[in-house]
Amino acid sequence: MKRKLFIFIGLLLLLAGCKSPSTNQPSSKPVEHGNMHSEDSMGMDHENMEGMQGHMDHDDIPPLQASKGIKELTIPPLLEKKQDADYDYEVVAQEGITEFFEDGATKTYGYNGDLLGPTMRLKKGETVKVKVRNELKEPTTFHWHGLEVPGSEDGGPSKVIQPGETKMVTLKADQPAATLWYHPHPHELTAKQVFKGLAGMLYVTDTDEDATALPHTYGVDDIPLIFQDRLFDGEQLNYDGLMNNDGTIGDISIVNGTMNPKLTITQPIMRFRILNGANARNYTFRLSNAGTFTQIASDGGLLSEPIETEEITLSPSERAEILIDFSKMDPHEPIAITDEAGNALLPFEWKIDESTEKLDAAAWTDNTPFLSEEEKSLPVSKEIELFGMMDKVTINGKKFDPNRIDFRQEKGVSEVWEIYNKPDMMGGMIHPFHIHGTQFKIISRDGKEPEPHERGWKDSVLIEPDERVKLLVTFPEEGIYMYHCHILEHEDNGMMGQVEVY
Ligand SMILES: [Cu+2]
Repeated sequence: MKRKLFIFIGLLLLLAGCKSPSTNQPSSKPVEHGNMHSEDSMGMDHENMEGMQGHMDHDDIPPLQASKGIKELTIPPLLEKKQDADYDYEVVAQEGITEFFEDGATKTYGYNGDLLGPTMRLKKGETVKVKVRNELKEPTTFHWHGLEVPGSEDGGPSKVIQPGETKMVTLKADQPAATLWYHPHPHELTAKQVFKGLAGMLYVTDTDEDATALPHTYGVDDIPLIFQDRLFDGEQLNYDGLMNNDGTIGDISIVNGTMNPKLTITQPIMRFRILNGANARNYTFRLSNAGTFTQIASDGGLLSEPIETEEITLSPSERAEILIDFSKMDPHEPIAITDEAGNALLPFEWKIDESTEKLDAAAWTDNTPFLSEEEKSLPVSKEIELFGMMDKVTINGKKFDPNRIDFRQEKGVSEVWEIYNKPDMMGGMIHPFHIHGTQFKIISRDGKEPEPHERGWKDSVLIEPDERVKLLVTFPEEGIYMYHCHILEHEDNGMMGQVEVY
């Protein structure tokens, strides 16, 4: 129904030949559009309808197969700190072989291994040197998603590391405790490299956070969950043959790279750090018993207060931390984390030691308002319009050009970015919007204050067709940063811009 409405609105817009209405706000600063013009209506006429074959109609996403619960979930190892080297950590992008299927070896990519990467933990305030090395046969970069580091260390598409090359990067974790991640970002190769297995968790930890009685024993009661969907050609991840320009969506679910996983739980209260690591699929997670759980964190740290909920929706690259209290549940009833359709993505097996003392459920309330009155009343100073589908995706009518700076913003100065997802005649689609080098706050969605689960630091935000989202954006460091759609194929197709922070 909603989709039909978008089609109707899309047709109206097309007939009227109108541009998106600009916001009439009192403005102390001129509103920047990053030179919006030229290709604004590109590709959406009848001649180009042919190009839409394979367009990812979000009412028609292939369902995920439920996990058969055969294999214990892989927990990525922790990345060990080097003791006798002039650097702290080493991360190597390499080729590998993964046995997803009994009778076949799948060619994959991994960091320091065959698939995915080890979990890196940085203490809040700590500065580390990381040696990064590319042992692939193609260029790559190492991007620290959500970490507020200078543009020079951020690993965007301009920081290419050629096959065989090594580079040193300096990372300072000068931000609240959070579940971040790292992945490649080479232009036009990101989607393929993530699809084949390059991604890892990156935590910022804080002793204050331990004091809130949150579970924090890695792999025991504090579990990373990287959800991804994959499409196989036989037993191979034949990306070039299977890719879809609107986002490659698969029917096979893997969690931490494990196909048909189950997780044995040993503690009554478990903390899960969930990453949507898919190229394009949006996930809505629920419990199979329709029970509630507690969301405690968004992309960039703890929420203002814990939220009791029955589901969470994450678009690609978004994270959420949740607590599940198994002591409230019936151990004889099978329980799983499911998707929207009720398919079990991660079934649980109970081995809870009844003698374990149950921690008091975490509770805190941040009494300072999430947004100050001053922040809420700031005028919009940057307008961004997301538009298109397949390989005809643009931001403000343009495709990524490494030689073009679209916006400039002063370090440490908060500005309001308004992101508009402009529908097209097909109705448009969700675009997850990500900004490098910052944790921002959502000020409003179509003029309404964000829901409680979005009152926390964010670096990626799901934007519905025809939705207008205002963000409060501050960059603590300098450099050139990317902002882009996190459907990886859209990103590779140029749905990306650059902001220079001075
Ligand atoms: Cu997109």
